[in-house]
Parts: sequence; structure tokens; C-alpha cells
Amino acid sequence: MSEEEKYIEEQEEKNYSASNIQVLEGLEAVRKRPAMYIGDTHVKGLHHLVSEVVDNSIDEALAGFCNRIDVFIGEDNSITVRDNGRGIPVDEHEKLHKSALEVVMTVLHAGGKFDKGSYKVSGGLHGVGVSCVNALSDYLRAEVRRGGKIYMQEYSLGKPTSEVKIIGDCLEEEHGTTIIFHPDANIFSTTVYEFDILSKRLRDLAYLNAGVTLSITDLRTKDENGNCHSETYYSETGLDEFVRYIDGNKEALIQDVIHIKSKKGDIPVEVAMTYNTSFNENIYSFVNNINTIEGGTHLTGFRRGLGSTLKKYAEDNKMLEKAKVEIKPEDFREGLTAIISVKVLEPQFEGQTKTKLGNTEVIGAVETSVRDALNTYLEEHPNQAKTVIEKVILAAQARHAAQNARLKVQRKSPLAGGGLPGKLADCSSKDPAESELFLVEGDSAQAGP
Ligand code: 0RA
Repeated sequence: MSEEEKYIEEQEEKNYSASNIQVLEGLEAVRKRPAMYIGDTHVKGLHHLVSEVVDNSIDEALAGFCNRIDVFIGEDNSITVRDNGRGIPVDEHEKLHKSALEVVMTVLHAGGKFDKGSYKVSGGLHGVGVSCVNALSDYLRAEVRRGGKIYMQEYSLGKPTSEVKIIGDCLEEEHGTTIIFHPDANIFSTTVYEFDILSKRLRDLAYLNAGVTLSITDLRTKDENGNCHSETYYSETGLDEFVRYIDGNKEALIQDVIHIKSKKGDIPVEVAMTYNTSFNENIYSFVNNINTIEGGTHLTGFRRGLGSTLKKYAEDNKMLEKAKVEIKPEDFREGLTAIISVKVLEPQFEGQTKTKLGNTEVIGAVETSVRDALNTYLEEHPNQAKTVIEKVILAAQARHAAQNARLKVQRKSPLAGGGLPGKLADCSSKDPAESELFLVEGDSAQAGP
């Protein structure tokens, strides 16, 4: 048995769960229990393979080495992801004595192994690296442009079918990685890619990573002019444009998108927010570019920062005296559209779909970032501040009116079975103006864009 096989066997005996794979593991484990690594083996898991590869390219962009990622859906439903990052290293791996390219492609490892200290998207949700995609593909080809040479290796079911070969020269300044893979029909219930699922993910990534161009081309389709269906996404300002995109043609309450960008400790926090005249709350949150649809500590921090800052501003400026109603946390969010994006080195994902951030240190990081930046904005924009506070008060008053109306109807309803006891009914119809102003911490989840 080789050193590597021994090591892998040792690790497998320890039976690591997907959440704490910190060490090398054989790709056989991925083929045995694919759902554990990519969520499921249906439409979602199939598309997740593309995300996994693209996320590696995004990591290169986050590290500052890549600004272009192109995706192609092939006629046979193969996927090509091409980036202009540094290119996967091809030199010999210290311990395993083979090309680093082969190690990256054939050994399962958690993110951050090579580049400790960077915010690896691929260390995120199911982030088990591109080797996982390799394990679940009946064919994969990796091409690397680096140092004036083009390197290539091919694989099937995660195993190399060729050496790492030099297949040509490129310009010295050219660099990048191209991964071509075809999903294994023995694993997936469908191997047909949907353009819209992939394009939506790439669009989100463009907004979340300002300055990176992402494109998708569907080589299966041709229009009457012989052109393939293709979309290119690029955002100059990132989250600001994301918020404007989400609001579409809703009527703006304030013209500005408030942009908050700071770093608390080692947690970069970015928020963009605005208000429209609707009654809906629209908050999307991301951790390491992953849409946390169940919310979590970053969302809690945002709500606290927003609520406490607006409340204090309104109190300090004596704007609440005429409100005569209690204001609840959700009143601060009526008509709000916001994107919260944080980067966390070791994210803990919890919840039913593992899309709820659990790291408690993130609450304070987001809360103080939001409080500081929002305070500055309110001080500098008194007119907008007044408009927002007035909307908050209106939301509270409307909520009270609706509640009172509901109670009235319920008391009159024969279904109430003789109605509520007189005392309780009296109590609940008490003038809301007499009740105290208070803040309750809400904890409802959010939906994806
Ligand atoms: C390991 C180490 C480095 C980069 C990558 C992997 C890498 C992986 C992928 C997958 C798709 N595109 C990629 N680009 C880069 C660090 C590179 C270095 O230190 O030179």
C-alpha cells in the first residue's frame, strides 16, 4: 500500500463527517454518498457542480488575481469554466510527490488548505473543492496556463486517465484555469443543465464581486442568426446596483442607496440599503458569496444596528412624541430593500438547509458597522432621515389600526363563541397611545432573491 493510500485509509477509519473534513479523504467517499457533499443528486446538485468550480475561480478573484470567468454549456451538457486567475499550481506537491494540479483535482480537501487566511468561498456551504466535481464526473479535463506553458490532465470518475502533460505554449503573461466536465449519469437523476439556474447564480456573483466579469453561453441553442444564447454580467458598484436591480421600478422613498463597507476585526462587512414606498421588507444576506436563505447572525446584527440607530435618531430629534404608538422592530423594515454580505474565515452553517450563519462574533461586527455608517448618513442627510422615520411611524400606526380592527371583528364574530371575556376585551381595546415604546428582537427567516 502506498503512503497516500495508507493515509487516506487512516482518515476514512476515523469516519469524518462532511462538516469537519479538514483532512485528505479518498474521492470514493464522494461517489458513495454524493448527497452528503453536494446536497442532492437531482437538479440542485447537478447545478451545484458548476457553482463549485466557479467558486474556485471567484476565490482567485477575491485574492485579486482574476477578473473574468466564462461558462459554457456544451451540446452534450458538459460544462466549461474558464478563468484568468493564477492557474492551479503544477509544481510537485511536497508530501505526495505529484503535481499539485493532480492533488487539487483528486484529493478531497476543505478550503483554505493552500491559501490559509483568505476568505475561500469554496470553504463554504458544501465547499469541498473541485475534486468533488471530478469524483462525480465521467469525464473531466483540467487545463492550466502558467509560466508560458499550457498544462493538461484528464480524469474519469475522479481518477487520472493521463499524466499532467504540457500540450503547448502560451504567452508568458497569460494565466488561468479551464475546467471541462461532464456529470456522471450514474449519479444524477438528470444531467440536463438549465440556463436560467446557472445564469441567475452568475448574475448574483457579479453583483457580489464588483469588477469581475462573468459570462454564460449555451452552445446547445442557436437563434436564426446562428448565435448562441449568452449573457454577460458585470457590476461596477456591486451591492448598490444589486439593490437597485431588486427594487426594479418600485417607487423610491429616498433616492440614495446607503452603502456600508467596513472591516471589524477580520470580518469584512458590506451592506447596501434603501427604502421604497411599498410595505414589503426585502433583505438578502450572503456569507462568502453564499445566499444564506435562512438568515443567521449577520441578519440579526443588521436588524439590531438598523433598529437601534433609527430609534435613537428619532428619539434624539423628538420625532416620536407625535407617533403615539409603540414601534416594533419590523416597523423599521417596511419598504426596506437591503443586501448584507459578509466574509467569514470559518463559517458555521446551521439550519435545515445549512444556509443559516451561526458564528456569534458576526452579530456585533455587523451591528456596529451598520450603526456607525447609518449614524453618519442620518446626520448628513436630515431630509432623508425625516422621510424614513415618518414612514416607520406610519408603519407602526397602520399595524396598530389593523390590529384593533381585527380585534373588533373577532369580538363581534359568532365564531368567537360568546366573545372574549369582557375584561380581556376591554383590556385589548385600550388606547394604544398609552402603551410604551419598546423594541422586540424579531427572528424571522428571509427568502432568496
Ligand atoms: C490552489 C492554489 C492556488 C490556486 C488554485 C488552487 C486555483 C484553483 C482553481 C480552480 C479553478 N480556478 C482556479 N484557480 C486557482 C494558488 C495559486 C498560487 O499560489 O500560485
